[in-house]
Amino acid sequence: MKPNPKSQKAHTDLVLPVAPSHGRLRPLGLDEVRITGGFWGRRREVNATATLDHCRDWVERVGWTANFRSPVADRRGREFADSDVYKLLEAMTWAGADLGTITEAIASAQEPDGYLNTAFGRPGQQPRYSDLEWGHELYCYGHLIQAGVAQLRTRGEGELAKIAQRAADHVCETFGPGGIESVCGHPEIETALVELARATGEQRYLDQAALFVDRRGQGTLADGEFGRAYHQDDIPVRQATVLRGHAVRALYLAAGAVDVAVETHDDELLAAVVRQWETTVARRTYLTGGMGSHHRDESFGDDFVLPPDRAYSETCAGVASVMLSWRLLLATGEPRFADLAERTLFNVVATSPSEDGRSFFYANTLHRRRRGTAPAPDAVSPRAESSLRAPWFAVSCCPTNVARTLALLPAYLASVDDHGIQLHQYADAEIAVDGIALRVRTDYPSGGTVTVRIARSPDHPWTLSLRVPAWTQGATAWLVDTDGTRRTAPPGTATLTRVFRPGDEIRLELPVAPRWIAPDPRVDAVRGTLAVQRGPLVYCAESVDLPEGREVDAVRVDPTAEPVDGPDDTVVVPGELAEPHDRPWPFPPLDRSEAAAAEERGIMVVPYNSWANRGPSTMRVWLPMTHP
Ligand code: FUB
Ligand code: ZN
Repeated sequence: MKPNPKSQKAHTDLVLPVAPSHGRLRPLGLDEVRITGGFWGRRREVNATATLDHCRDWVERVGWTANFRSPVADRRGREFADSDVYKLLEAMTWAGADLGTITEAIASAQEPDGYLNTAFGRPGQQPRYSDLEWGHELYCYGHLIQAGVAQLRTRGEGELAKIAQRAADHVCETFGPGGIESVCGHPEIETALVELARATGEQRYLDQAALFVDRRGQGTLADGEFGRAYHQDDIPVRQATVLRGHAVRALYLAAGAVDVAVETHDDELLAAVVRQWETTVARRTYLTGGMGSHHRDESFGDDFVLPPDRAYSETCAGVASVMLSWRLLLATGEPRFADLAERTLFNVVATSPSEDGRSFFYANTLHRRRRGTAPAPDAVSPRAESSLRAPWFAVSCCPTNVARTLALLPAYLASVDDHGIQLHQYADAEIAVDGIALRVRTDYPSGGTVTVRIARSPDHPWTLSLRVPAWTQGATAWLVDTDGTRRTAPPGTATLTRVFRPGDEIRLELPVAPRWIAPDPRVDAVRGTLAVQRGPLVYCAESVDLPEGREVDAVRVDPTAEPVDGPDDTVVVPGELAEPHDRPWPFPPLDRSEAAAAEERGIMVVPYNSWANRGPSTMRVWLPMTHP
């Protein structure tokens, strides 16, 4: 494992969540890029000041940290409860927070051979590795290792990192050649082991990750009620053409496969994941970037099965999708991966937490027909069942996943290569790398102007690359040079190469005017509807913006007129309210003269990520047309 040659610093010296040893682009560390304000700055502030404490209180309160200290009989939570403690520790580590005494408790639960899980292996519990399909032992190690890597990368060493490495050694011993020839029912260990290999230089972790990726799809796990695809154990990774089965599992596995492919120069494996990504995005992804349309098994549906009112779109699947897109972006340099990451960050990851950072959506529906009820602030909600954001869940994977993603978010903003710096996501930020310092100022996504000011620059030419989002298709984006000259910037990447001087300013002007989005006609569930998008933000109608007592299912929109900006990031769409009425069942024959009484009016729509912040409401993203 060699350092990435594109960096002047060794990659092991950087505070990097993902550190490929090579690839088209090199990521920047959290010590090289800072978010200083704006949309993400506010959310990161809430994450640091409220969400981390909130999650810490809850893992204590529901007994998931005590599991590491307690006798078996008292163990609380589902079989994967340990993982949420680890994800929280990862988030706290990236955020520079004090880990307190949790690490000591975890250390005390680790067996001398490195085994660590509070649900298995002790007297009175099921034996170790007796339920690979559902036991989540390797999944939990994965999150432990990611927390340990965060500690290595932020502090150079630490007890959590040691615990993680002991566990990883144990995994290699137990599941390596000659050991248990199987995989975990929930992928996650793969990406974690590759990162640990990158952080420590230990080849055996990478070899073990590669082994896990290759074993997947060989039918080593028992077939269950959801079929082998649920665990991605139906088809080998390099033969699969689309992501299928449980969405979070599929996405974590794909991320791990990219990591393995990059480190082993396995272009065939990388190409297989790119192919799966393409088909999945084209056919199995909600407008929001959300993935997963089955509640029953939290899985992808078949192609074009994207019902808005049954959208599962688990927050963790959004997090995992961003992880995958980021890895593919670094490997290939292609902006389409940053496009999906942006869509998913703004419309799934940012939708999950409430404004105060103390309650969360687990599933992210695109249509709520009944006003939900807010869960009590001290109640645990069943998985994905709460109708509004909930403080905690019996299966509480999402809040801690949001926390760690927001904590490491600056790392997703930019990268470098031999030619210069690439900006992939737009936020108020300061970037300092390889003798270059930039200040990025923007009110994105409210506004579309991104100003990049050069604060420091070497006296040789280099290239500044700016992603021009795919959503600008059909409108005009402009790149304004340091001397004020303007040129159009088609979707993709806009570049400027020169000797920059301190004080130089470059501007990207993105056309964020609201517009209609028409669905793929094969998505039957939304035929005859339109959605509204403004910049990267998907919008929705919410009943709180309608006259008293009206619900969103009365909204019809007029496709012959255009949506326009309203106050405070709202959009007003031309339309009408037509109260739906029950028809006698079985439904009557078509009556061409039938016309529902409708009241014409502008309908206010709001960013989807802000819905349900004003109390219980009905909501929909896809709006039926007056004249389909
Ligand atoms: O199984 C662990 C986590 O719980 C999954 O990633 C989520 O989908 C939820 O089922
Ligand atoms: Zn989740």
